[in-house]
This record gives sequence, structure tokens and C-alpha cells, in this order.
Amino acid sequence: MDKLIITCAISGAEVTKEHNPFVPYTIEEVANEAYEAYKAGASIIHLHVRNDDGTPTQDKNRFEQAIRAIKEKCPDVIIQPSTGGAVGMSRDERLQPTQLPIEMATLDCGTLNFGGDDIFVNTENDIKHFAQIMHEKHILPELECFEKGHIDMVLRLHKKGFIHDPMHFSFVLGVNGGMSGEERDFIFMKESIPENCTFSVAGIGRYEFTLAELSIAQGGHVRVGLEDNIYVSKGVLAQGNKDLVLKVVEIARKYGREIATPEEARKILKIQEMDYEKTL
Ligand code: KMH
Ligand code: ZN
Repeated sequence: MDKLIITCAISGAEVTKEHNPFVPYTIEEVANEAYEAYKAGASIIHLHVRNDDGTPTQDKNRFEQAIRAIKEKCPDVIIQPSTGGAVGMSRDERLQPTQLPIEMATLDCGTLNFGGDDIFVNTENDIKHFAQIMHEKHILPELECFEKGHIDMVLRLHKKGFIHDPMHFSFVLGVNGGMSGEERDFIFMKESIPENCTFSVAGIGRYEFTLAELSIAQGGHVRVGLEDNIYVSKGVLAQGNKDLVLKVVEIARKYGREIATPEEARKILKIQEMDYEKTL
């Protein structure tokens, strides 16, 4: 089995300090949370940015500031900006971080309800457009699939030449409006992707650690972080992202799975084969 790649989704766009005071908003807070997660074992930081008041933004300059601040503390970490942004943002707004020299970015692979009245829109043409831009810029897309239909979309667009190898999937399970995060859901998703692909699992809320454990046991990778879940155990708020990462490291130890460094993660995901200078 490959070493375990831990991605930490440190802030997201929806969760706020009212939910957990450790959700980072300012550049300094973002850099500190990323650094603590990295020291705990994360090799990838899934990055959203906020204005200082906590409102989500996809502003390119804000991303650039955040990336610089993170890289100052942990130069080798892989930074994976979100192109999902927040519900309701336009596609051009969402795509701004792809104008920066980044190694990875998320590519959301289908539309879904997103709690309450929200709809997270990712049409087929959106997906093709985002995929094409990432391909041209040698950015590895993390293929975010919130249900099985999204995997079918990826496989169809791969066949048609819009999505390219290497394919790295992220199963985001447990969103209100997407697929739930029971064991059978995970197995269904895992068995629906080609064998030569890599995958990571992000369990939302109470699914975070049960899915992490299943993925660790079965050779997959894991995403945790305050974007997905604010509790380290039932009713106990995490005292920062590091608590969530450390808990995954502990589970990995139980299964004898070693933790990948960022350099090892680049090899596993074949990022270094993408042949592009990514320096800011
Ligand atoms: N904030 C969600 C609407 C991504 O990062 O690509 C979308 C999201 C997915 O978080
Ligand atoms: Zn996200």
C-alpha cells in the first residue's frame, strides 16, 4: 500500500468562528492553521480564503497572499486551492486561483443540493471548462465527487478527452444533498473508479473518522479539517485543524500505514510528472 496522504481542509467557505473559533479568516490565521496541520502530518492543504470578516472570497490576490504566507512556514507543502468557492459564485470568480502557479486545485464534478435552499452548480460545460484550464496550466485536478453520478460524469469526460490521467478522486460524502457516508456508500464509490486511479475520502460531520478509517484500511487517502467537521470526538470541539489530523495519524498507526511527506505525495499523485515550475 502507498503511504497515506493526508489533506487538511483548514477553513472551507461555509463554517464560521461561531461554529468553531479556530476556523481561520485572516492570512496570519490561515498560515498558522496550515502550518500546524502540516506539522501534524498533512501533506496537502485544501485552501479556501476569506476576507478578514470571514466572508468567503475567490480573489486571486487574497489567494496569493495566503499561499505566500503558508509557503513561508512550510515551503514544501502542497497547496490545493478550491475552485468550488462558495455557493452562488460565478465560474470566472471561482477560477481565479488557477491564474496562480499552483500544483493542484479542486474540480467539482457535478451539481447537488447543498443544504437548505442552496444549490452548488457544476454543469457539464462548467466541468469541461475547469478541466481544460487546469490541463493547460498543468494543474492536477482533485476530482471532487459528492455522489456516484459525479464519478460517471468524470469517466465520460475522461473518455471524451476533457479529463486526463492521472486521475485523483476525492469522495466527499455526507453533504446534505449529496450521498451519505455509510460504509456501503464508500465501497460503491471506490469500486466505481478505475484501478489505476488514486482516491481520497472526505467524510462530512459525523462521517469524518469512520470514513477515514475505512479508506486507510483499504489503501485510500484521507481528507479532514474544519471545513468538513468541527469536532474531534462527539460533542468535543477540535482545538484547531491539527487535532483532526493527529487523530487520522493515530488511526493510520493502528493499521501500520505510514504517513506521506509532501514529496512522497507528489510521487504518489504523479504531480512531479506534470513538468511545471510552481513557485510563487
Ligand atoms: N464550498 C462548497 C460550495 C471545493 O472546495 O471545491 C464547495 C467546496 C468544494 O468547498
Ligand atoms: Zn472546499
